[in-house]
Amino acid sequence: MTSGVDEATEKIRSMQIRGALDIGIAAAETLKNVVDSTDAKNLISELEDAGLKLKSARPSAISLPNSVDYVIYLANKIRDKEELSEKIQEFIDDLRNSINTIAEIGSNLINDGDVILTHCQSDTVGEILKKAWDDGRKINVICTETRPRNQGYLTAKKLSGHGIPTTLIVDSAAYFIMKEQRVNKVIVGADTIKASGDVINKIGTSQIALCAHSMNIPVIVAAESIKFSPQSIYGKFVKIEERSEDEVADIPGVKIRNPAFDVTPSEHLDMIVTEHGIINPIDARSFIMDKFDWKF
Ligand code: RI2
Repeated sequence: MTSGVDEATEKIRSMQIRGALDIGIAAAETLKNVVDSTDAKNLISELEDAGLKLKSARPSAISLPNSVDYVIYLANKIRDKEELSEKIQEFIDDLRNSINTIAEIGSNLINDGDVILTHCQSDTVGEILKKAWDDGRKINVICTETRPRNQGYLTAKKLSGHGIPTTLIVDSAAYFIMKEQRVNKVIVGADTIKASGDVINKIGTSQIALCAHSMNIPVIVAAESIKFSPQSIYGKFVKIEERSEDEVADIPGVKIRNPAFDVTPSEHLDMIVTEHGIINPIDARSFIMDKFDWKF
């Protein structure tokens, strides 16, 4: 296999590269390397093989197959290798830029004095919070640890390193702290958004959204359009990644479960901030039909 496909697949699988946007970008970059280093006559089959490998690395974030499928769509349309490589680079640049556009849009939802809870580590959420802070809004952010891999530590370090007052809590303290600290917004990222508006994100998101919903606290999802699932239009099921039990505990005789994602129903979500604007979760289907015209 050419051009770092095995290495990229392994880095995604082992979460050295993680975060839904970053794995989509890594897949596109890897396929661009394949284009740049493969004979034009074998290109489509090489891309298809590489794409299958990359897709197998993690099953729950749709950004990964969306990115692979889009590059293969381009390759079937553009036969000139140089032009194709440029178009893939444009796609990668657009993915990178989309996070800044979301930060612009999403930061306008943040008010001075907000107490915001976030879960896991989302670059997209992080950029919104940093932009709001840079624009002078004095916010406090509460980060959940996000067992078992504790990505919340990364969020807490990044935000406090930016000067934002940040508190880290254990996952099970979310409801208590939301009440005690008068949390007034929950902001999370997404790995996959279904046509129904249901959102697949890090395990624990659905519990937090349920708590927030019960207290009338708005739940905002920040996600680039690459994280919407065109396959879900046809009702395709999203596989929830089950990671190794070693990440959780080792207790002889005890069965350990380690699902990495859960599904938050759209009725517990208030809005989705995308690079194309803010949408109501129940409008996800028409958003997908519009933004994924190349798929249909
Ligand atoms: P960004 C992460 O998954 C989290 O679930 C996070 O909310 C989501 O990807 C989106 O991340 P993991 O890779 O693209 O840590 O916003 O399992 O960075």
